[in-house]
Amino acid sequence: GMRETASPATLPADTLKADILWHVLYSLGRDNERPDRQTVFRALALALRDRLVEKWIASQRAIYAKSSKRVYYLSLEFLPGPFLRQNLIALGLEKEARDALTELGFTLDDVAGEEWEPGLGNGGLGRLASCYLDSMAALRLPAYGYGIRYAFGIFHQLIRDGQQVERADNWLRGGQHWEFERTHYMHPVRFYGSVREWVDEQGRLRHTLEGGSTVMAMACDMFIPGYRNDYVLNMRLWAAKSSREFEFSFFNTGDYIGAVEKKIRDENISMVLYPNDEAPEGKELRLKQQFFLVSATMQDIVRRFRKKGVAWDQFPRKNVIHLNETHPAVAIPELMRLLVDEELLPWEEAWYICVRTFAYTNHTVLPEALEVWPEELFRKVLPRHLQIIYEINRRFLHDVRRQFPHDPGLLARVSLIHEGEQRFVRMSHLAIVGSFSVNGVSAHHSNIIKESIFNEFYKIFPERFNNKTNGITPRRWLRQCNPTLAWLITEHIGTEWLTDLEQLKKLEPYAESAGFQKAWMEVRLRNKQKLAEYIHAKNGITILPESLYDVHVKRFHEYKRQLLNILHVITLYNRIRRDPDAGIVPRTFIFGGKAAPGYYMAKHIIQLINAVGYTINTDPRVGDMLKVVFLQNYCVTLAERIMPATDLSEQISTAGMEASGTGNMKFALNGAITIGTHDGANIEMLEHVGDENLFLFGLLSHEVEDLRRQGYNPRTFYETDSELREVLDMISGGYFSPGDPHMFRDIVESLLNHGDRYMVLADFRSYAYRQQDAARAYLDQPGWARRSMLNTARMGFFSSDRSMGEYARDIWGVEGV
Ligand code: 26W
Repeated sequence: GMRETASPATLPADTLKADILWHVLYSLGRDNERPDRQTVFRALALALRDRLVEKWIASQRAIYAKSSKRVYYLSLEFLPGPFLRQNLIALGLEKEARDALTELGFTLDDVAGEEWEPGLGNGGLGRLASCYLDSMAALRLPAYGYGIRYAFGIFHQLIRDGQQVERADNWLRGGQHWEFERTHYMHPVRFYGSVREWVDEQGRLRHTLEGGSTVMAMACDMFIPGYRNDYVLNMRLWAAKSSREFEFSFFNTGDYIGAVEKKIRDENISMVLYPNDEAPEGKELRLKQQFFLVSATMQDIVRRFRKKGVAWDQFPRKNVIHLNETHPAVAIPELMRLLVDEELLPWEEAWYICVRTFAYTNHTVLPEALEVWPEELFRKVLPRHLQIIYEINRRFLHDVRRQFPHDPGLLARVSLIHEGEQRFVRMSHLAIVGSFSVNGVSAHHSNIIKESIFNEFYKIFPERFNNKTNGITPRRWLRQCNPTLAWLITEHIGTEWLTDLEQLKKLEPYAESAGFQKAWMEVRLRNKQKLAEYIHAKNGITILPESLYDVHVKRFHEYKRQLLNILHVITLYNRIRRDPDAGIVPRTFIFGGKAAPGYYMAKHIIQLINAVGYTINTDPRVGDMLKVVFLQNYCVTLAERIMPATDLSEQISTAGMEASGTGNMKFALNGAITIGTHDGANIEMLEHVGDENLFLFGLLSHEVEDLRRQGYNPRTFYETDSELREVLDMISGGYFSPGDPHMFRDIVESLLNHGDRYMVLADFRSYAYRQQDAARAYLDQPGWARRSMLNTARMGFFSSDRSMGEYARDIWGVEGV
């Protein structure tokens, strides 16, 4: 065909259509006379993959030729979102694609709608990893993302009778158009077995793992193009494949079915993403997933390093391994094992290499989210690694004892092993001790790390601790998801903001211009109309595009306080019921987010929101004043619809609990105004956008702590605040669940009788006041327009390009290729 003669990069752009048709026929095996929409989508994806792989090969050669220090970003989660538009924008092929699709009888919108996003992450942490890959590519960093290619990503959420129902996310069913499966490229990964100690001819003590079982890791590569810079990185995801033992055991024993069962068991390792954030499941399979990622990745890293033919002591100068949370922290003992057991380096030398190679980012301070593994389980799955952890710990505690001889309790507190009735390996302690850098994800969070949860480590290793405030990619979170606003911006200040977000500052002078305000608000209104159409189609609810869109989308967790929001919604409802002419600003409350399947209270709160929504939306006294919408299956694709259409962004976690938040940044970049607590990156957003342009409220994190110490009594708020009392009485009295009056009792109980751990009641009144400020501000539309524009104009700092630049300079010591 037309393929062999010229490489796609050198073809004139108008051949995209020809390439699509070529793939329809030769790659997908379909009639290219009149291909359907799904087929056209897949063929377009393949045509883009052709272009990406060429640039990727060229980029890899450049990294190799420069002999650059490489960055390995290890993460159990990635949430890349749909690729089509993103890749078109990065490659500069959006217009060509539109034209080609028009000729084929489709629109880009329709075709893009065929894509099913890879949901290989839970939320913030996974999405951050993907924003970072986008920025690493934009900055031409010599970097690689490494993760797991789960066959089933985060579950698909349905709302049935107001309750969350989970459905498996069989994302691979549609066929793999973006990735290359390296079916001939595998690494063995070994679990279980036992350690044999022996002495070799030179009299050295050796450790060899015997027995155990081996699973193969197959590489699947997905491409991450830099924005219009011909540079492409890859995200290498490992899929588990049974080893050849499968066939041998069949021949040897004739136990055919038994052999197949083994194959299925082996391949289970990469079957499913664990859907919990914040509360790890201490499951054997999860530990195996972690080691599976780590072992396969380390083999890749070592293979590339060996090609250089330099001594091991050069390893930290040529490689940096970044741990996204503690989930891949078993990489530390794994590198020690490779260096000590296989390369026969002395322990001290190996350790010197290790602690110059690893860097660790912490993403949470919630005690229940800190990962620990029962020692017995660890020993069973990774016996040699447990021994190595004990040796790391022995030496570490020895040093601590010398440094702090007068604090005997300290050793137990910083030990890598928690000793109690049961022993646990503390993964955060391992990560801190084994890394040269430990960072938090916002200024506030990094301070909390130093002052409280890891304070003793901060005293031992003060130089390791640093902050890297999170960021988001402006390519996806403005240019792609909000093309009309992006265009309005570009018309006024040019395109530089796409790679230098601080350029948005140039919008500030327009904030007072009536003409620009009008254009700005028109774009926003059109975005709101589109979301109204979507809501109508999905939920059958009619909402007013002119109403204030008050949006709370994120994972459901008590600390994120969706409950506080719904208490306020009920408060407004009661005010309308009392006085229909109260002059309340018409509002649409939009909720979205998944609850971990086993998290009872989070699921219950989803149910309450839906019940309240049903009551309010069907109450004729309310009419257009108030609507409550729960959008099911919040994910990257849905976030892209919501961000451009939001007026008010809810970021209302209990102070001290949200490490950073990144949704807060996406909303503000698109011109939403934040109502939020003094928490995470909200605090830095306030510093950038100014306090007239952001509504903060509630307790500060030290006040939360003080109150807790003094003995917090939520009942006093119930007793003294009659509006609040009315709301809680309605919930517990069955107002929103007439068929089952007890339905939501547990929720009120948790607030009144179980200590209200997240201080919902303590913050209720200041939240309600701040909401009133927001409503008043909305009535002044020119004022709102100014606030909205200034939010966008002042979000430059929150670009992930800035974050990645800081990581590259301050932690990794690498530069663009
Ligand atoms: C093992 C179970 C588990 C899984 C994921 C525990 C903890 C996690 C993550 C740490 C949860 C997470 O996504 N944290 C979020 O990370 C974002 C990126 O830094 C921050 O913006 C959020 O504040 C933080 O909650």
